[in-house]
Amino acid sequence: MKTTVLNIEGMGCSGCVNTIENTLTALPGVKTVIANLEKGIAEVDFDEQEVKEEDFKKAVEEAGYTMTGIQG
Ligand SMILES: [Cu+2]
Repeated sequence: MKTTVLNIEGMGCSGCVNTIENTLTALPGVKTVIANLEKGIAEVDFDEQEVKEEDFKKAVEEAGYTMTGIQG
């Protein structure tokens, strides 16, 4: 398992936080997601054998937000 922090642009309310959490949690290999509205981030625990960081970017964009980077 790996933990990474994604920078997410476009979250404006707690509904957006839920959308981001649900979107990322729905990906295979993702265990937990905690999004933070003030910081504009989502912390993701995932299995790097099953899901890749570019999959997060794609899913975030399909949900209507922008993933601007990865903090590590
Ligand atoms: Cu919102």
